[in-house]
Amino acid sequence: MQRTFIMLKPDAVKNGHVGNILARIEKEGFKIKGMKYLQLSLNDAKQFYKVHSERPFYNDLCSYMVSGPIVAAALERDNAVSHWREIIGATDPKEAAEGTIRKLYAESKEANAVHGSDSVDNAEFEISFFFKGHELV
Ligand code: IDP
Ligand code: MG
Repeated sequence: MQRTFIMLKPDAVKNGHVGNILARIEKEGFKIKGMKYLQLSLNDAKQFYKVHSERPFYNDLCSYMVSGPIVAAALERDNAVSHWREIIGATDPKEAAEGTIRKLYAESKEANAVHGSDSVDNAEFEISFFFKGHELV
C-alpha cells in the first residue's frame, strides 16, 4: 500500500465537480486517509509550489491557488502515486487522455482541476505539509 497527496483545485470546487471527483476516487479503489476543505494562504501556496518558483507561471499559479477554497486529501491504494497521475491525465487538459479527470473537469493548463504528487517521497512531504499525524486515519 502507498499514499499520495491530492488537491481539488479552486476551479474544480467553483465549478461543482467535488462530488464527481470524490466518486471517482472511491471507484478507483482509493481509501481516504485524511481530507480537508480549506482556503490556502498565499504564503502556504508559495511554500507548497516552491519547486516551481523559477518558472514563469509561478506567481499566477500561487494567486490562482488562493482564489477560492480547495479540498486537500491523502489517499491510499496500491501504486497510489502513479495510479492517480494516470487517471488525472496530462497537466494541460487539451493534451489529457479521454476519460481522465483533467479532460473531464479542468478549465485550462493552470486551472486544471486537480493536483497529484509526482513521487512517493514528495507524497509523504506534501501529506505532512497539510496534515498532522492525528488528522490521518
Ligand atoms: P502537474 O500538476 O501535472 O504535476 P507541474 O508541472 O508540476 O504539473 O505544474 C504544477 C501546476 O502549475 C500545474 O498543475 C498547473 O496548475 C500549473 N502549470 C504548469 N505549467 C503551467 C503553464 O505552462 N502555464 C500555467 N500554469 C502551469
Ligand atoms: Mg507536479
